[in-house]
Amino acid sequence: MDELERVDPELFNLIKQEETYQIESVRLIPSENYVSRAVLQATGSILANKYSEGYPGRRYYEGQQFIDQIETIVIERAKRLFGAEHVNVQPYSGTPANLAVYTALLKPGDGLMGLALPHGGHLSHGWNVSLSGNFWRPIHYTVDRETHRIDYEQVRRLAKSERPRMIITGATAYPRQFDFKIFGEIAREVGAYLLADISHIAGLIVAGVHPDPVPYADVVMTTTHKTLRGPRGAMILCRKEIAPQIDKAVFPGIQGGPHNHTTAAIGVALKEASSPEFKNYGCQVVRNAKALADELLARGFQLVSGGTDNHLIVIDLTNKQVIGRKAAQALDRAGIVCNYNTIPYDPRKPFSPSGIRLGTPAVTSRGMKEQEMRQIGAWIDKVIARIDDETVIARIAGEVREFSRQFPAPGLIQ
Ligand code: DSN
Repeated sequence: MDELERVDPELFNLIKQEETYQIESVRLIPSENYVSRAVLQATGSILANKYSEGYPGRRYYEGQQFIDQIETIVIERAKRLFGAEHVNVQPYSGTPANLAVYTALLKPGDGLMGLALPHGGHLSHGWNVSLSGNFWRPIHYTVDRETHRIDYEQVRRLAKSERPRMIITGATAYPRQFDFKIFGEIAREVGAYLLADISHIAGLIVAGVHPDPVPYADVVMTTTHKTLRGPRGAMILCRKEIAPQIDKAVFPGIQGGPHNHTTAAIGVALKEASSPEFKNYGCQVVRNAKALADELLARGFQLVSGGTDNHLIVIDLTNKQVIGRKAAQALDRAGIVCNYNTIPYDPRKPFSPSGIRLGTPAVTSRGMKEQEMRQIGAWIDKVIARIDDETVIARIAGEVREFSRQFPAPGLIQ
């Protein structure tokens, strides 16, 4: 990045500092990852210079001979990898992609039913502070108070009484698997579309360690930068019959020109995700999450739903008498990066909730395994137990730095 350093040393230095931070910390935010150098190179390529409104073979600008080929390759890779009939690779990210799906298939005021935000759902699934909760009629199902799992009978009852036009399955903080088959049955019983938002778990589905929604959902949406390990972007997968509506909603409905550098980088990530190594990666993500969960349970932590069967863990810190925000801040000072999070039926407010959320996609990309998860669990325990002891936290920060440097992160030069 020598030219960047020469032209803009201020931003160069901040990027370098962030790079060092990414190398020297244990990154447990479940939606983050490390992309490969190949993905970084496509993202930073000259494709950033282009405008190409429209779709391959149907553009509003000339000069698309290479862009059309690139986008077509990426679409075909996504169709093959997920077994989808149609794929749109242009959404800028997950929320615009979800808005495009709603715009394509719903009328204003139609019922939109998703998992409530405090129970692990996403803002764009109809929460009131999002456009999705105002433009369409929000309906929310919750998790069971005891098991913290989706109660499919409650979903069915609610769907029958509220008659949503679309049901969404998917979450940002749900540590268990989704039963897409039951969701599909419920959607059909009430004449609703089923949207599966697999942003968090796309890489696990590709690896075969989470059930696949494609046979059951009308539309599948995923971001491309979480367990799928691509650039910041999104894709919409759907059946052929609704493809024209979906495409029209993305462009010209919601967006202008696609970000071609991102499209190409998504293609690189899809190629990488088609490899046997990626399957091993996905399996290890889940094994690592289970190992971390077991270590935390053994150390007296309470986990939402009692554990995990995917890539993420939500800790309820109530019994440790530490609030989530303070815990996440202290862990960050120790070099362990996570986020504070609500727990189901949280008596506290979202800006200062009772829990923290952890995930293993990024640490697994660095080659860490079960043994390292046990070490990370021990550090988390120590930080929470000595939350006001800056000497202990500084000592752990030194250990974490040294430890992290032993695990090269894809895409970063160490
Ligand atoms: N912000 C993402 C997450 O952290 O789960 C979802 O959009």
